[in-house]
Amino acid sequence: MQKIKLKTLFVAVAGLFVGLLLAYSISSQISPTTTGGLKASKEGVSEDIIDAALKTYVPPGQLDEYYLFASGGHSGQLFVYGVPSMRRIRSIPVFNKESAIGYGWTTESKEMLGDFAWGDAHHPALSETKGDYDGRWLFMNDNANSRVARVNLDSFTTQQILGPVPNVYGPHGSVFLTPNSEYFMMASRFAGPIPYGTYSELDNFKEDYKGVMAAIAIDPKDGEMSVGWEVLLPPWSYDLSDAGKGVSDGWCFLTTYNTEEAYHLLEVESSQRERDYIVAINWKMLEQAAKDGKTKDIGGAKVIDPNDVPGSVYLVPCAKSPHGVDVTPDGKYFIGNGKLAPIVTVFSFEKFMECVNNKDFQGEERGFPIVNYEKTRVAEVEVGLGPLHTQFDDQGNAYTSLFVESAVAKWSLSDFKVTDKTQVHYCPGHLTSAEGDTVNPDGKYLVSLNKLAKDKYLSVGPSHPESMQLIDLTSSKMKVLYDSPVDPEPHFAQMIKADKIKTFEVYPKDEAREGAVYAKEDARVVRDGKNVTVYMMAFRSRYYPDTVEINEGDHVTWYITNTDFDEDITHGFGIMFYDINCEAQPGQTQKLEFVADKAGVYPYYCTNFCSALHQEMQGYLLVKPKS
Ligand code: K7E
Ligand code: CUA
Repeated sequence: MQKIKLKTLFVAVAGLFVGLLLAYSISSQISPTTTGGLKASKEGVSEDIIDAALKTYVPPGQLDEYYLFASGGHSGQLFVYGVPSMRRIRSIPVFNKESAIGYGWTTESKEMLGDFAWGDAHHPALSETKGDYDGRWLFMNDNANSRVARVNLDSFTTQQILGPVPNVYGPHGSVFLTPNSEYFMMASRFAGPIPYGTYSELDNFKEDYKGVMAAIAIDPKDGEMSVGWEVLLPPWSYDLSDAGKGVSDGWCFLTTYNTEEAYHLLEVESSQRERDYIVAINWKMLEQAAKDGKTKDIGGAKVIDPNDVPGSVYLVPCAKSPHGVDVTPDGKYFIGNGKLAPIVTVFSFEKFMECVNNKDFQGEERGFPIVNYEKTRVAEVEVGLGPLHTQFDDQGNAYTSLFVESAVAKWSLSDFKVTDKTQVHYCPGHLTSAEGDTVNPDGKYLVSLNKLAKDKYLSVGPSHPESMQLIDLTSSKMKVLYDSPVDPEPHFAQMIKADKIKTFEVYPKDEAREGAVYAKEDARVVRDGKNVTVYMMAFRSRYYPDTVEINEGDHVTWYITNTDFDEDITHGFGIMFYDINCEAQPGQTQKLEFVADKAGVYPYYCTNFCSALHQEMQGYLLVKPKS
């Protein structure tokens, strides 16, 4: 036992050493200079650099070809970039407060954020129809508080946060949608006693701690998410997931680590076994079981015990603590990314089904059949050190990020041979290719989301930005075209053809909308006991009313409607010393609520530059003292 541990440690340390050596040798090859920019003449500038500049420069007046949506990790937000320019266009607050738009101040956004001021956003996923991005919504998980959010892509705003979803401790393995956005799965990274709040000693780990996968249902009309059903799983760590498509539609696949069921020092303890599993789950079967009422209520969710639904869960052995699992665009293969093994393992869905149908099992664990590894696996591709995630192009190629090696490996899905490798800077996590999760990837571009930037940008102190590198896929050899810094910390990203997204320009006039006023005469302050409601109108360049008198202790509801129905004419609204702030986009009505607990005079003003007389757009809140 001790020997094995030492061996594991040795391998880990050796891996790290090799990684550091590689990183060092790469960084010494590229000597950064502090005077940037191309020379006015092409003299002395290599063809490669000129080519990269031409391919990424989007001149004034022209637009990018793709949107790139990158998760913001523990900053909780979503970053929007244009490709190929790699210019950041927008940051959308999702699990975080954002004063620029008053997200976390307005009543609606406060309710959405609930008790949490942060989230850990890992995997954005674009909605799909028939396996293709349809440009309607983007979903994203919060690993920290078991939540998921929906961003509507007609306005680039967060419109729903669901959760905490019952029983799923740390839903790292989401969001990965089924081909018609029926569901996405949320699988628990941490085993835990359920429902939340249950106390059980770690000594009871094997019995009391559960893994859980939740199927989140999506309303096809408006994207509204709800908890469909959940299924109990062994107390392992479920890392990532992907949904089957084409031939494998109806199944989903989860990677596991810590099938050792350790609960201390996971760094060592969870890497003992040579193989963990990809868990293959027949979600259509479980959906039917839920419809048939084979569930019990735990923490408010309908939970299925898979022992009641034989044939719904199988285990596929996969080398040592795999990280990403990725289904090929045609749905024929699912790929386990080795993390601690220098290989990706390619499994055939057809062979997997043969094993299932012929009961060709090599054992079972915790009641679940383990399918025959030799038969199901069609290839082990030696991609390099630290493979984490794989993406696809339109030519039958796969691209795997190599964290330890700081590289991307390109390999063929027809003969499973590595055909190219390029260095990236440094330590890539996810990759995303253009429309890479769909049944029809575009190829063309790949973005490597790198954890470390080190010497790639002007220094900003001990911690550097993360880095996204744009890679050209249009020739047989990958070429890094552009480095783009990004705030902490994108895990995954999605890239969609720009013309698939249809935004609206102004919020439509709607007399029935709560609190909205569209005429000066209707703008007013209404008192009902201690409750005061302000119906305010904002337009270039004034507020109606521009004086509001209330009493100390009043409960204030303040509606503000922007009646400038002109694209991009946004008004802000901030009240001094009351920590009140929001913006109203063209035609939009916002709602704010607060208690006027401080007497005095409080100027309010427009925070968002809107016209030549923006500075004049102001008013006074007068709060009369109690006595
Ligand atoms: Cu690999 Cu959270 Cu998808 Cu980060 S995860 S890299
Ligand atoms: Cu309205 Cu500035």
